[in-house]
Amino acid sequence: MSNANALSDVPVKLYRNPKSGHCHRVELMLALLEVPYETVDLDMANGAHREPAYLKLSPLGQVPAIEDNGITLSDSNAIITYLVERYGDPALWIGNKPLEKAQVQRWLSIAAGEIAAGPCAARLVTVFGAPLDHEAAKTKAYGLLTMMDAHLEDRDWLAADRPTLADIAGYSYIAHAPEGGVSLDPYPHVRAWLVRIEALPRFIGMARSPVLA
Ligand SMILES: N[C@@H](CCC(=O)N[C@@H](CS)C(=O)NCC(=O)O)C(=O)O
Repeated sequence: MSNANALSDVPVKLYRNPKSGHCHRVELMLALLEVPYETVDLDMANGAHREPAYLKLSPLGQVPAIEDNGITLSDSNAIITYLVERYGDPALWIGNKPLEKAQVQRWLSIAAGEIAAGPCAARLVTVFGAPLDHEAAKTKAYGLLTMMDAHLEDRDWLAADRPTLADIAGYSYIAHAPEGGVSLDPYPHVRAWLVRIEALPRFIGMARSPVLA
């Protein structure tokens, strides 16, 4: 008999930066699925993510990465997919109909594409001092938010009639967009969607980060 959904004997180990939305995405999924986990905060300012031992876990030298009962995995969207397949109900979180699964995948691509290049990049400038084009990132963020607000006008969730990986992957950087100088004020449907995610049982947030002067 399959034991695929049994919880680990040992907690999942999450390597993270507590200010990273990519890491929060994984932590939120762990919390919603009630998977026991522990966090390891990497000293990224001093290059801990480029140490040879860490590169074995995350070959691109990025957070997040996880260790779980002998397996290692990097990339936030890959990790949340793994967690749902391993510990959750994939039919709920990913779907089991071709179009629904494809819609979830579409939003995972948007999270890795437009969300990373828009609200995430804008926040990298203001919170971490990254040498990126802030105005270009804000323009991308506002374009994305305009699309999302229209999309959410007549639906509660991004990809299905219930929360899916699409919503989890999208949440963190949209919720924290104001830290990047991107206002959510003009987007009432996006703000209502954020509130719905925050009302999910066992939701955990990410601490607000101070912005650089
Ligand atoms: N595609 C990756 C992107 C993760 C990512 O960009 N992580 C950033 C922190 S938010 C990082 O580790 N940057 C360090 C570097 O690239 O040197 C994912 O989804 O996990």
